[in-house]
Amino acid sequence: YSEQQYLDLLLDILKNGDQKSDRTGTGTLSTFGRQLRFDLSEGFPLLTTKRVPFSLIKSELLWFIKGDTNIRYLLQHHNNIWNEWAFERYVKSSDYEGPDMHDFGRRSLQDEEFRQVYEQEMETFKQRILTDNHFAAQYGELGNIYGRQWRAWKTSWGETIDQLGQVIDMIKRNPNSRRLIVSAWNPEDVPAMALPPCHTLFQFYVADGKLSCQLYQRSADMFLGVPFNIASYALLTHLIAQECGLGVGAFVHTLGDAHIYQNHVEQSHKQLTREMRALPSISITHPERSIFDLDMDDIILEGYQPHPAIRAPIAV
Ligand code: DHF
Ligand code: TMP
Repeated sequence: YSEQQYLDLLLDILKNGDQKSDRTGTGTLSTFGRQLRFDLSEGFPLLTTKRVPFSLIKSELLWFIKGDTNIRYLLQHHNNIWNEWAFERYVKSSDYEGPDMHDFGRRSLQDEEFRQVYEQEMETFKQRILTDNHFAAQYGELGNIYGRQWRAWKTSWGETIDQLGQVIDMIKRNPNSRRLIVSAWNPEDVPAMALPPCHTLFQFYVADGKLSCQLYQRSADMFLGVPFNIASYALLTHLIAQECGLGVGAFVHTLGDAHIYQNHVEQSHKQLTREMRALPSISITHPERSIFDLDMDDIILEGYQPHPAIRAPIAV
């Protein structure tokens, strides 16, 4: 059963993970090279042992599929999951003249007074991204992250490659191909990204009329990021299967550095005390519509009755 594998890995890392410090200064328990496998015909793999906000997963995926890398679209959909990484670029720039924001992620957890100043600055930043076109073009951009690499990978000869468009064409024309790959890891662009891609490369596979997908994720925040990543790639597999007239097979999730942040340990233990519930399902309301024209309302989640959400701070 799919969700059990996630819970087993969470417990294994809590028990056996190596203590490892990390870029964000938070500290983690970590393990390397693990794999989860979800049979998508069993149900849609959105965790039921805590509420995972599906609408945020949906708007983030549609944003990737559009090739967008600017947080303005996310903010228009009340999705705040990428704000910190755009904000960080802004406060480090010479245009920023407000209060000192160095290390805002960690400081806002330790210093209540600072947290209020930070939240005020973040609010002002969000409003400017939404209302000021020039500002949004400059500081809403996360650099050449997922959307750009999926839809418009820049070549050395000055053209662009639509990897996602091409892979969909290949699945339709040559489903037996072993080259059905999309890579977000573009070494030349990595230094200019707000965050180098965590979900770095995925491959499709067709057999028995069903589409499967495997993701290689180099770095996996088990408590916050991974539940989103599982659902996001499961949804992408559903959408592409629909587009190609195929059923859904498996989502195989291969993890490099799989870690639990020290300030997620208590929350993870809490989640592990809960009983799993039946998985929800997904339905696509305009099956004839191209994957590149889908809107939020075209994708509906049904039968999701999870345990309550569990809050945890994100490491910036
Ligand atoms: N950095 C780190 N340290 N971990 C991540 O998982 C991560 N993910 C990113 C960008 N940077 C990251 C993009 N994806 C949340 C989930 C996924 C995500 C970013 C943030 C998150 O905070 N989820 C909360 C709910 C947030 C909300 O409701 O607005 C959760 O409880 O699932
Ligand atoms: P890193 O670049 O130092 O590996 O930090 C990235 C952190 O973000 C790491 O904890 C993994 C996490 N992450 C996910 O787990 N899933 C995601 O989709 C993203 C964007 C990040």
